[in-house]
Formats: sequence, C-alpha cells, structure tokens
Amino acid sequence: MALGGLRVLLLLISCFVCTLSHTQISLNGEWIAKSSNGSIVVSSTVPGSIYTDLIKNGTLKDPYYRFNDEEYRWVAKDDWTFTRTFTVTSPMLKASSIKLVCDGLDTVASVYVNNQKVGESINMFVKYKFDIKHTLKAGPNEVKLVYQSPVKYASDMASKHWEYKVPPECPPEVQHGECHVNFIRKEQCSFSWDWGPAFPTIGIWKNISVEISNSVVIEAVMVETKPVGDYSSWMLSVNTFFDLYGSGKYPGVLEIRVPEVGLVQKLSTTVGGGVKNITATLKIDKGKVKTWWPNGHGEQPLYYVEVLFTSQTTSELTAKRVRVGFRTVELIQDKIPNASGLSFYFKINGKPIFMKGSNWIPADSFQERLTPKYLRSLLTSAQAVHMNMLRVWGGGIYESETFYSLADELGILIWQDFMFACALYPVDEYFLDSIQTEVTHQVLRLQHHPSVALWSGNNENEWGLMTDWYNITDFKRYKADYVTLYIDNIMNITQKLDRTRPFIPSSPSNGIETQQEGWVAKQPQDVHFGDIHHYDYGTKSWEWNHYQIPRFCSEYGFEAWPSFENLEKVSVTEDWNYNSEFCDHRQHHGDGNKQMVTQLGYYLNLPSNPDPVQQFKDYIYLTQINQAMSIKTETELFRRSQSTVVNGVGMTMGALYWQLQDIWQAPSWASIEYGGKWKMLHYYARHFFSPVLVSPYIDGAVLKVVLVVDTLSSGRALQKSGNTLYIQCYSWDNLKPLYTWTQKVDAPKVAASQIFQANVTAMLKTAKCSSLQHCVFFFFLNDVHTEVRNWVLPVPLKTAVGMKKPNVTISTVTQKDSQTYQIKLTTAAVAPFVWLEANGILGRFSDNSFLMVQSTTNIVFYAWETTDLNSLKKALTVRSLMDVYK
Ligand SMILES: *[C@@H]1O[C@H](CO)[C@@H](O)[C@H](O)[C@H]1NC(C)=O
Ligand SMILES: *[C@@H]1O[C@H](CO)[C@@H](O)[C@H](O)[C@H]1NC(C)=O
Ligand SMILES: *[C@@H]1O[C@H](CO)[C@@H](O)[C@H](O)[C@H]1NC(C)=O
Ligand SMILES: *[C@@H]1O[C@H](CO)[C@@H](O)[C@H](O)[C@H]1NC(C)=O
Ligand SMILES: *[C@@H]1O[C@H](CO)[C@@H](O)[C@H](O)[C@H]1NC(C)=O
Ligand SMILES: *[C@@H]1O[C@H](CO)[C@@H](O)[C@H](O)[C@H]1NC(C)=O
Ligand SMILES: *[C@@H]1O[C@H](CO)[C@@H](O)[C@H](O)[C@H]1NC(C)=O
Ligand SMILES: *[C@@H]1O[C@H](CO)[C@@H](O)[C@H](O)[C@H]1NC(C)=O
Ligand SMILES: CC(=O)N[C@H]1CO[C@H](CO)[C@@H](O)[C@@H]1O
Repeated sequence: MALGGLRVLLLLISCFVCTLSHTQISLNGEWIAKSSNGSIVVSSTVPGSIYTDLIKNGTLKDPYYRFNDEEYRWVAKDDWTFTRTFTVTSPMLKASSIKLVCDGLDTVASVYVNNQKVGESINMFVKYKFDIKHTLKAGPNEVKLVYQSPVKYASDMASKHWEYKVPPECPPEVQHGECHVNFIRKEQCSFSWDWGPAFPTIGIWKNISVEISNSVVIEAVMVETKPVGDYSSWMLSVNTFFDLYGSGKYPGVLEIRVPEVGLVQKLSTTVGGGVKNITATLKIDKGKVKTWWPNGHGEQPLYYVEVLFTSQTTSELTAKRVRVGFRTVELIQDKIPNASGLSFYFKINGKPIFMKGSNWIPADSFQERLTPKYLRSLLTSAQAVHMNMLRVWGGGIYESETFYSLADELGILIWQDFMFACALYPVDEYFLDSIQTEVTHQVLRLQHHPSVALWSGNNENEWGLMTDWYNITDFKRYKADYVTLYIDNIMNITQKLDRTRPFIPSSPSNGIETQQEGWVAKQPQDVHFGDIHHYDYGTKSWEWNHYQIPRFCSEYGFEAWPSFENLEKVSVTEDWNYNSEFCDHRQHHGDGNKQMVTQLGYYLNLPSNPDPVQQFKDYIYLTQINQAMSIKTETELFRRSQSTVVNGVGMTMGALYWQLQDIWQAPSWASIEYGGKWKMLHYYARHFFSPVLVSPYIDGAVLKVVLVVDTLSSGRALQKSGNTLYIQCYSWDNLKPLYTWTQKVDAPKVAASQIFQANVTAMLKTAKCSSLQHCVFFFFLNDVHTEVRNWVLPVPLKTAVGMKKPNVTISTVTQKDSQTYQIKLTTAAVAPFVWLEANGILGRFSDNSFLMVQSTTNIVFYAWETTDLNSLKKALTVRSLMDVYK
C-alpha cells in the first residue's frame, strides 16, 4: 500500500493540505556499484542486489546454472560500494530535520552523505533512519554505502566472540555453504540450506528515500479489532506511531477514517515531548463490517483505515493507510479429557479450525526478481489446494508487503516465525540492541494484517538446544542465552506491542508446557503438547501406522526431484543421470538421493530404461510419486485424528507440510517448483486438503473409511443428508468394477467420523477378486466427478499381479476459452499415477497423477499464460506407472 496513493486521494479532498505535507525524495532507481579494488563498476538497480546488477551487466550468467552457485561465490567475498546523487533545494534545507530512510540494507554497511559518515547498518531486517541534514547542501549531493562482505563479517564476528563458541560453525559440507551465518542478522538461508544455494546477497534490498519534515511523520499504524457480543459490532483501536523530526511538542488534529463504513473520528492531541504513539478507539456499529475468515470458511472482506495528523504549529500533514480485517485469533491449549498433555489448536472468530497448509521459504535467492505476479501465482496455488495457513519459516526473511497483502486477500493465515533458525545465537549487547530494533520494527510493520495469526520466536532452536545438535558442553550457559533472546527480549517486546495474537517461543515447542519447564522443555517434540516437526527417511512412508499423531504438525516432508523441464534450464546432457555430479551437487541434504530411491523402492520397481535420459526422467517421476503418496498418507492420518484421542494421542488440528515452493531448481521437499509449476504433491494436496475428504485405510484386516468435514457448506460435494459413499473393487486388468458397495451417510458432522468398516478378505471374496495383489479399491462420495475421490493400494505395487500397460492416450484437446482447454484421455486398463505435463506452458490441470478407472476421462488445463491450441497439443505429454517398465 503506497503513501503515494493516499496523497492522490488527499489531493482530491483538500489540496492546500497536500502542498504542505512532508516531502519524500525516492532514491530508488539507478545507482553505481563498484568492487573493492575498482576493477568492476556497473550500473545498479535499487531495490536490488549486486548479483542481479552483475547479471544485467553480463559479468555473471544465470547464477542457478549448474555449478555457478560456487563459481560466483567471489561476489559475496568482496566488499562493494554503491553510490548515487540526489538534488536538494534551498527551501528544503530549512526543514527542522532531514533523514535518509533505508527500508532495508543487506546487510553490513557504512553510510555516507557527501563523504561524511551518517550511520551504519548491521541488520537487514531493520529500517534505518539516519539524520543527514548537517551533511547536505543545495544542489547535488552524493550518498554512498560501503558494504563489507557478509561472509567475512560473519567470520570476523565469530572470531571476536572469544569467550565461548556459538555453534554451529559451518553448514554440512553437502550444502556448499558459508560459515557463521548466526553471527549476521541476515537471511539465514542465504549462506545455504539443505534445499538451497549460498548466495550471500549484498545491496539495498528495499526502498530508500530522503524524508524532510518540520514536525512528525507517521511511522506505523497498529490496529486491534475486538468483537462486541456476537461478532456483529466491533471496537477498533488504532495506535499510531510517530517519528519526531523536531524536538518540540506538536499539538494537532489526528483524524481516523474508515471510508467503507463512513466513519471519521477527529481528536485534538499532542505528539512529541515524550509522546510517540497515540491510541484512538472507534466503535463500528452492528452490521457495518463483515467478518474476515480463513480460506474455506468464509469471505475475506478488507477495510482501509486511514490516519492523518495535521500539526497545528507547522500545518504539516502526515498520513498513512493500512488495510485491516475484522477477525479474532486464539490459540487454545486446554486439558483433554482422559489424556495427558494439552490441546493445541486455533480458534478463528470463536470457531475451531483445522489448519491446512505448508511452509514458506524465500521464493528466490534474489528478492528483487520476485514480481507481484509470481508471488500471486504461488499464493493462489496455495489457496487453490485449500490451504488456510502458511508458516513463514525463520530461516528466511520477514516477507514483503505484497506477500502479506495477498495472504489477507486469499484468506491464508500466517504463522510468523522470527528470523532465527537451526542455530544458537550470540546475545551480547551489540546483537541484542539490533534484534530489539528488528523485532519492534517488524511487529509494527506487520501487525495490522489480518492474515498474521501467530508469532513464533524461532525455528527449531529449543529442540536443537535440548537434544544437543551442537555438542555443547555448558548447557546452562546456552540455555540462559536462549531465554535472554527469545523470552526476555523477543517475547517481551512482541507481547508489549501486540496483544491481539498468541506468541510461542519456538517451533516446535510444547506451548504452555514449555513455559512450565523453564522455556526449554525436556522433549520439545512431545506429541501430547504443542507442535512437532516430523522427519523420518528410513520409514516405509506409504504406511499410515508408521507415523506419530501429534496435536499439530508444523513440518513434515519428503523430498522429490522437480520436473525434467525445470532442471533442463540449468543443466546439460551429461548431467541427466541420477548419479551425475550435477545431481549430487544439487542435493543439499546428506544421502537425500539415496533415501528417495530406498523409499520408493519399498513400493515400486526401479527404472531400468537403457536410455539414460529416459531413465533419469523415470526417476524424477517415481520420486514425485513417492513424495506425493507419503505426504498424502501422513496428512490424511492427521486429518482423521482430529476428533478423537486414542491412547492419549489425537485431537490433531494442524498439518503444515514442508515446504511449499522452491528457491531454485533442485531436489527438495517442495510441492511447487521454482517458476511455479506444480509437482505431483501439489495436485495431491488438492485432494488431501479438500474440505470434504473421504479417507480410506487398511487397519490390520479391516478396511475403514473416515469422512472428514471442515464445513457443511461444501457445495455439491456433500449434502446435508442422503449422501452415498461408493466403494469399488477393480482388478488391475479390468475397467469394469468387480463389485460396488454403497453406504448411506446421513447428517454428516464437522469432524472426522468413521463411516464404513469391513473385513478386507471378506470384501475380496464378495468381489470375487483372487487376492489383494490383484485388486485396488476406489472410493467416491455421491458423484465420481467431484474431487472427493480416493483409492487404497492394498499391497506395494511392485508385488501387484495383472497390471498391464494401459496405453493412456490423449484422444482430443479442445479449447474452451482463451486460457481453458479440455483434454480427453482414454485408457485400456486401470492405470495408476496418470501424469500429464504441458512442457513449456505454465498452468495447471484440474487433476493429475490420478488412478484412472474409466475408459475415458476429461481433464481441464488452466493456462496461466497466453497459448493456443496447437502449442498446447505439441506440449502435452501423458504417462502412467507401467510406462516406466519394459
Ligand atoms: C517503494 O517505493 C515505490 C516507489 O516509490 C512504491 O511504489 C512502493 O509502494 C514502495 N514500497 C514500499 C513497501 O514502501
Ligand atoms: C580486483 O579484485 C578482483 C576480485 O574481486 C580480482 O579478481 C582482481 O584481480 C583484482 N584486481 C586488481 C587489479 O587487484
Ligand atoms: C557493464 O558495465 C561496464 C562498466 O560500467 C559497461 O562499460 C558495460 O557497457 C556494461 N555492460 C552491459 C551489458 O551493461
Ligand atoms: C473418560 O474415562 C472415563 C472412565 O474410563 C469414562 O467414563 C469417560 O466417558 C471418558 N471420557 C471421555 C470424554 O472419553
Ligand atoms: C558432535 O559429536 C559427534 C560425535 O563426536 C560428531 O559425530 C558430530 O559431528 C559432532 N557434531 C557437531 C555439530 O560438531
Ligand atoms: C520480560 O518480562 C518479564 C515479565 O513481564 C519480566 O519479568 C522481565 O524482566 C522482562 N525482561 C526484560 C528483559 O524486559
Ligand atoms: C475376515 O473374513 C475372512 C473370510 O470371510 C475370515 O476368514 C476371517 O476370519 C475374517 N477376519 C476377521 C478379523 O474377522
Ligand atoms: C493405444 O490407444 C490408441 C488410442 O486408443 C490406439 O490408437 C493405439 O493403437 C493403442 N496402442 C496400443 C499399443 O494398444
Ligand atoms: C506500544 C507502545 O509503545 N505503547 C505506548 C503508547 O503510548 C502510551 C502513552 O504514552 C504508552 O503508555 C504505551 O506504552
């Protein structure tokens, strides 16, 4: 949301005011960047980073190509200077104060104006404002930022911290990363992660401007929405934070407007003289606003709140506009009848809601390459598969305005970590001071967004400390540091500023129980409390009973390779082999490539095509099947477990798999590839997160079916009564079901309820299927054409009998409108994992990697870019499992 937009608005209302409003000179745009010895001088674009400047100049090629992440590391090891000039007029110099406003400097820089040092930056998450009036002259002025190599700085800081070590020192070798990232307040994964490259960026990564004022400037607007009675009327409390430009007191008029509601409130007040924030409370009458709901539970109405302050002394106007939603968030941690531990679930507007979603990492190593269009496509993809929550993970960045605004619009709640991950952190004054500023700034910046639902202190640092990831010898000291950082500082500051949402010190944690245990619990991964992160690459991951049942799972995942199309852009022929140096280099998780093969090998025969490129493509396809099936199995278990407690576990109320999207083209846990293409897992999410889920599973000798319902207003997928569950048994070699069972489902409830159970052996007998090896069970509710479909593979497919090459064929493709195409598929036999791709054309299919049990099926392709029928026809491919084998 732009202040500029509001100025235009004010211009229309009362133009005499706007001529007096404080002045802002944007310094975005063209700068000059120079390497330390002056051998490289290039034009630089702000906001941005030195990498993209060097790419634009042709000094660097695609940084994601093959081994360039390592080839280009010299960039981050050099120091860089950025300069530009700007013009100041004599009248401007009369202002009481002039500041250089840096929304984000990445990271360690000394800042000069006309060669006089005005300040320093050591934290990319802080907004710096430097007084520069004394350095300025009428006419052109030069601003210069001298950056230190972040890699050298981190290492220097670590060596200066001589009293004791703060591990980990370096990332595992397999990550090809840089060391001591915990000693620099910078995107932690920019030094490498187990899914991402090291590109320790340097530059001015957010807006930069000069701000001129004689009185005060509004810095931030925080809002609190409190329902009165039954959520039909609300109290709106608006807390406006000011930056003082003069030293005096500024009496004036504070005006708050909610235009959509026709609400205007004016109050006479004084800013300055110790007062830096002013709270006003407004009553929103019954029925004037609609409640904001997460995706799948209602609409996302948003309202602008405009705040204007006119100083009586200087007649200066300062204004800011934020967009809010009316909703409440509670995190419930109560005793559970007959079970030890506590519940852990979110209530939105008083309604318990199962959180379905994933984890968000930075969507590119270079933030400046992220267009609003790309962010929208990623978040719309999350919304399209029924997600209602994303966790902004603590190893990345506090995301952009665009990101949170989109989340507000799409109904995606944000679990917001503070940016600390998988490490211990130094807590000397130098860092603490900066972290206090960081936390204050970020809470003030993000607080008004209705999407933001929870603050969390860090990623996995309680768990790592307690279970000794770092071989520390003095637990007491590190625990004291932990409490200092996350409790005494981050929690205290956050809770003082924002009383409207819950805070947890870490993810995973035991919630309230963690506090009981002195902030570092004995078992932060306890399934009876709080959230857990679950990974186990040794497990037979398609088997539901190999998983734990927590109250809330905020991370769980399995890796898969992205599509060939995706990898082809950054590799050459010799790389297209599962055991190539390239495949090794891209795999940043120790033994990751082996683990994928071991796991899929439990269920599927391995590829053996003599053509190495085809074999590589087959591996990609099978790893995606393994990832999709594993996460499907685990997620359905979590959703089935929401309404019951068995042996103390259950009442699971959240499933956020790791991870939504990729930062580059590489094997990872992501369900969306770099560039936006859906992996198989993302198509599966559309089913396993569906508001109505039919979830079948085999429990010993019994086939059980659970109906999971999030909301009863689910359209044609579920009726208020008279629903029918269909269960069909197919043999692999026959497109006619051997037998169909039907089960009436009356009065479905918002819950997970078992709706069917039967002895599997008896079912096979009824169906005249000769053995479990020969058959597959297919399920749907009411209508086979809704997305409420599912299937159960009774045995690992590599042991199935009677599977044929089904010859799945694209028979026709027709255009419906400019971006919608219908594809008709035929098959000669039951076909598992029917997988369509539109190579080179971005978009998605209405369904993909499905079990095809009918001789023809219609699938819709939604193109996200302009294309035409002929191009699409050429781009389309289809395959199914048996195509992998001779
Ligand atoms: C950054 O500056 C541009 C141009 O002045 C403006 O359109 C944009 O809204 C600003 N972004 C933020 C987050 O302030
Ligand atoms: C300048 O620094 C670059 C590394 O950034 C180095 O490759 C080059 O040799 C240096 N040139 C001189 C003249 O020192
Ligand atoms: C790269 O920068 C150099 C030095 O400023 C300049 O001469 C050259 O034209 C630039 N190349 C491109 C492609 O912009
Ligand atoms: C708890 O256990 C008692 C005794 O076994 C039983 O009577 C009661 O129904 C149980 N409550 C719930 C909610 O399961
Ligand atoms: C901790 O010690 C173990 C056993 O000596 C070793 O295998 C491991 O690499 C060490 N970990 C770290 C982070 O130093
Ligand atoms: C944090 O808050 C607690 C409780 O309000 C208080 O005891 C403690 O002194 C605070 N710590 C800091 C560093 O302000
Ligand atoms: C399941 O059905 C088969 C065949 O009718 C029967 O032999 C078996 O005992 C049944 N098993 C159970 C657990 O009821
Ligand atoms: C596969 O199906 C297509 C379309 O139905 C048909 O033309 C073709 O002959 C079939 N191929 C095989 C090998 O059965
Ligand atoms: C969050 C915050 O800083 N609130 C302050 C707003 O101003 C009042 C009155 O000056 C203070 O008491 C609050 O602490």
